[in-house]
Amino acid sequence: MSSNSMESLILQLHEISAVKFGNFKLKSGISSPVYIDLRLIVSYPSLLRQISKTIISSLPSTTKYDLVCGVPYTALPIATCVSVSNDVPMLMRRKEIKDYGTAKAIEGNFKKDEICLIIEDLVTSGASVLETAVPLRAAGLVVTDAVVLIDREQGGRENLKENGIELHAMIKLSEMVRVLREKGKLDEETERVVMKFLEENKKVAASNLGGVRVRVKGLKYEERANLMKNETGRKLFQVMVKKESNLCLAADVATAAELLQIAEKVGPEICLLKTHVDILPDFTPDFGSKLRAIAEKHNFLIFEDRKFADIGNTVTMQAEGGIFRILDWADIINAHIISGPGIVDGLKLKGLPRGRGLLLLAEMSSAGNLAKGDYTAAAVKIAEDHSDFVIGFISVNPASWPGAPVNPAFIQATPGVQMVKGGDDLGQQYNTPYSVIYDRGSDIIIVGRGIIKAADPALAAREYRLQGWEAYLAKCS
Ligand code: S5P
Repeated sequence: MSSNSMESLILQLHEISAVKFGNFKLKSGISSPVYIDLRLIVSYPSLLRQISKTIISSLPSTTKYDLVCGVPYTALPIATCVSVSNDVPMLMRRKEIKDYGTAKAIEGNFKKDEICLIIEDLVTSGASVLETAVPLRAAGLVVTDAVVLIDREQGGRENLKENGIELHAMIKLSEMVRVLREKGKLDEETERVVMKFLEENKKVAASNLGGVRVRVKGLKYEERANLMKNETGRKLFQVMVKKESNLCLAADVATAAELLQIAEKVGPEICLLKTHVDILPDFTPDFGSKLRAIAEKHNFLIFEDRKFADIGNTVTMQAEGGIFRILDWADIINAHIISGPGIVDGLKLKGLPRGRGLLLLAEMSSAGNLAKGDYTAAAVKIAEDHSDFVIGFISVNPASWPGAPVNPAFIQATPGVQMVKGGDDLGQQYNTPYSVIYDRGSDIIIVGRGIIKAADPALAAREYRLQGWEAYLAKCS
């Protein structure tokens, strides 16, 4: 792209206030001296035409692609114009899919191994480009390059490179600031403040929700195993390292027989298998020992997702007795903290002597749930007070908790995970493995229907394991 056309684009974007300078509070609470909103470009057809022509010319001539795909939603009109003016077919990625595996994630015609260029309007951490790359790759397409209108220069290029995607930027934010200063649109002080912000935030990755947060280099699981007081928690970290897996299967199948079958098939891929024994109509007292034999064979732990919620005295009996005798076979159990810390004391009474570990529900994945703010903070406090027994949390967004990262001895396990963002009809909300582990700061992805409803659950589990592990490695590096 010529410097004249770049300057002209920058001036027009400034003119329509797609880029603004001042003091903006981002979602995360951090103040930013610059704010970019490219949604408005649809109101300026000639600008949109100019953008879609020049965005392609910012690619090196060696970049090959058969198709283009815009990251929903802001980049969709750009991708459409690129497709039409360059006569390149386009694909569309669905942002919401009800049931991964049955509904199509990618709309449009393509052949396996065709190369798809991703088009994006603004890149910060690169997370949203990755969220589009994952289903494209899962559908058999090759993704090697992405092109973006504006690069905020906050780690996106590096994150994408780690995932095998080269980022090409039409405009870098620092160039934009320089041009606007030269053209007298910015005063010297604003230029200084913005450049300082960019410099200081170079190593900061913004979450794909629009907020900016400081990336903390992740400690390795093996280092964290040494911090863990509870022996089952320590073992879980060790299994994760040994199997290179941070995948927990939510084995919500119809019968005990089916559960044992899927445990056998998926066992090699997982570090943890999560059960809901009370949904199994054919439960028999030997279920636990059968499942433990499979767990031993494939080296994974068992987590009964009983979500205890009663007073200490009652949960003691519920965990030990009844038909299910949960403490006989589950390595890990979990509890709500709605009834106060007594619930942890109650479960610990019988659980700790048997070497079991407890996860506290600090957050939930379902829409409109009440586990947030002070409630989440109370869960952290209770965990700290019982760190011999509590091994961590069921969480959704631990990186955004006040005082995050919380004590790295604790494991964060996150449900509501599928290959693409979305939800079901009953309030479940899904995030991708990458966003859960890398952006949201969790350690374990809990995946149910994404695996058990897949045509080949073992293959799907392998894919989730690889994605989860890659995101963990990226977090540590
Ligand atoms: O907040 C939560 C906590 C849990 S443990 N949201 C959840 O979905 N879960 C569990 O994770 C839920 O009970 C189910 O077993 C699993 C999610 O299953 P999926 O099919 O939606 O992946």
